[in-house]
Amino acid sequence: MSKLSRRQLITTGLAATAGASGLVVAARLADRYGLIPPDFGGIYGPGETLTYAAQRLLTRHSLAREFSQRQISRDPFANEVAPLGEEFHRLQQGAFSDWLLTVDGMVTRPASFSLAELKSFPRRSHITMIQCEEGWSYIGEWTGVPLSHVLELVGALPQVRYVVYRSIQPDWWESIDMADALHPQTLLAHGMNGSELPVRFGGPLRLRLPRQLGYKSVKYLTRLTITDNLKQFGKGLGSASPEGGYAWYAGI
Ligand SMILES: Nc1nc2c(c(=O)[nH]1)N[C@H]1C(S)=C(S)[C@@H](COP(=O)(O)O)O[C@H]1N2
Ligand SMILES: [Mo]
Repeated sequence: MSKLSRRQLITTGLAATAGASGLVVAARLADRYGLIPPDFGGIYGPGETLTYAAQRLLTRHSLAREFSQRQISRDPFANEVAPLGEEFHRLQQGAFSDWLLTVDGMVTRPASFSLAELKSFPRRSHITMIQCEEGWSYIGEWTGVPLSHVLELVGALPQVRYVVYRSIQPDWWESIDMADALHPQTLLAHGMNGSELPVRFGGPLRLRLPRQLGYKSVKYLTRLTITDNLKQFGKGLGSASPEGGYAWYAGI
């Protein structure tokens, strides 16, 4: 799809959703506010762009719905995961005391944090719903460090635009924009329903991002890379999901 038609599409969407008066104004807004997702190409590209642009304009700061303690699902469904591998089992035998979350990229103080360190940081909890693209969902309480806190600790540079996050499972990597990375409900979660995060639910550490579908809440988190450009990661579409036919932006 050419740059021009992409712009026209965004423009139409913006005019419709935000009531912008002129096409030129809307196109300029789209560029300025980074309303073009990394998977804008291909057959679904125009749809992805409209969804993302509209959500970013209208719901940038809104919170995912939080539930009460008694609404927590009694029997939450842990999605099946591929075998976790030798390295994982070695770390598990040591009660994950050697588990590290490495933070690198466009930061002034790259660092690796142990679980103990992450647990010593300020924590917040939320009771939210996790929704799989396959149709099931459950409500749980997640506890963890706000991602924004860690970004502040490492000194993310002002021009950064995305956080790329990876799992000990190499096929699972995702990225989010700074609106979601700095969002107060975006957690590096180490606890669930009042206990340690169980391995089946991504323990010892998963990302918990209640404003997007479940597949963006990557389990067994090992690395964050802060960047201003997603082109150099994988096939350049922003994450593993668009490589497999799913949307990069899975806002709900
Ligand atoms: N590393 C890793 N993260 C993952 C997955 C996975 O298989 N491996 N599955 C994803 C999908 S598709 C969903 S819906 C949620 C499921 O989370 P749950 O196990 O808490 O139900 O985790 C996501 N994170
Ligand atoms: Mo899923």
